[in-house]
Amino acid sequence: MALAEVLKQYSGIGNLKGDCEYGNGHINDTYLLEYDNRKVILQKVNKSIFKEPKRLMENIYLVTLFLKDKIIKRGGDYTRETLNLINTDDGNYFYEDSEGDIWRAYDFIRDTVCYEKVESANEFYESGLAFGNFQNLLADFPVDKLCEVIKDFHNTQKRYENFISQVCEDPLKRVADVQSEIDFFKSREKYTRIFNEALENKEISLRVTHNDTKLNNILFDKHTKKALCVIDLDTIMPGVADFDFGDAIRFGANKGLEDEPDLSKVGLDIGLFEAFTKGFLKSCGKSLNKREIELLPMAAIVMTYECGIRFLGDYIVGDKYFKISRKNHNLDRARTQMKLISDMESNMDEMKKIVEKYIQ
Ligand code: ADP
Ligand code: GN1
Ligand code: MG
Repeated sequence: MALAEVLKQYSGIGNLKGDCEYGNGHINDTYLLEYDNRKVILQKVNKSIFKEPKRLMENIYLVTLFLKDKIIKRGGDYTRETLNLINTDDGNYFYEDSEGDIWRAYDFIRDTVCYEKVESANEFYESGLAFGNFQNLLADFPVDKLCEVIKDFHNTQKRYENFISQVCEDPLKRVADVQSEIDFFKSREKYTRIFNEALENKEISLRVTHNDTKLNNILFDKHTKKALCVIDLDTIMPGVADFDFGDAIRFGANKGLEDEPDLSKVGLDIGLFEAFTKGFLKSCGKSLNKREIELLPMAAIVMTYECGIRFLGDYIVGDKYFKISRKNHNLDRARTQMKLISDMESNMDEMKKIVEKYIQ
């Protein structure tokens, strides 16, 4: 019903041939719409997670216009290298439906692929280049125009406090069965403080960052296999540069999938770590300070830790945040993060050496 109402607002696009659910995002509802001569991505913004969806849309509107301008100036193709919002028939860049949900439409970028796992190290190198380049492109974006879409999004200390409250609350009596997982995270509580302390001591500072640098938030050109476009712009806000690095490693340098139930398939692929580091430092290494560079391997651990407590906490309270498609899905996700953290701890020296090798 809601979808039919929304589609009417975009009738100017043409004759709609079909629509289907699309993608593997954990947060928003995504649909692919096929018109006679055009494909479109339509998304319903998750309003229980994004409390100010209109301000979020303003962020995306401003950022995509800014990127478009930069891409044109450097002779690129803005129709493929950034997302482009499509206006409703009334000329607005989003639609608010009768239930107060916010919808947006983007041109579907054709001839692209989106991976849950890379097929070669070179593709991961490409994604490092792309996320580093994305930070560069936005380095002079007027930061005061951006709203903080989710407060304390990567404040790992706050995430930990929230996790402990979820454990204490234990509404479904699931805690008793996951005590060893809880203990794993509790015994590593030190990780939650590292970046807050670096910020407080002014060793690092906030920049405009993407904040959700999963591999599946990049579109690759199907033919050249080069990273083409960074997508999923919901969480662009002031953040820590290292976290864009760390979150990308968490997801993409995993030998297995984020939700792999067979933990023997999960672990840090140090070759992929190297490929991403090479790309990321090539494109944005010069703009990072010494401490930011030093902290890159730690950011991989901290982002994996943070995601791990988010998954485990969500499992404990009954899977209210991340979409699930099977029983214990969030618990499986938490366990892959634990395996990765242990692997990263054993590989810390190797990760540091790799970062040093690619300092610009
Ligand atoms: P979520 O916030 O739920 O992760 P995304 O914005 O990442 O949603 O979109 C979900 C998926 O839809 C992406 O992983 C990608 O496969 C696909 N997608 C999104 N936007 C486009 C686009 N403009 N062109 C082609 N595919 C897209
Ligand atoms: C969510 O939207 P998506 O699926 O790209 C989440 C990220 C997590 C990620 C874990 C707004 O990302 O923070 O790292 O799941 N996004 C939000 O897979 O919470
Ligand atoms: Mg996504």
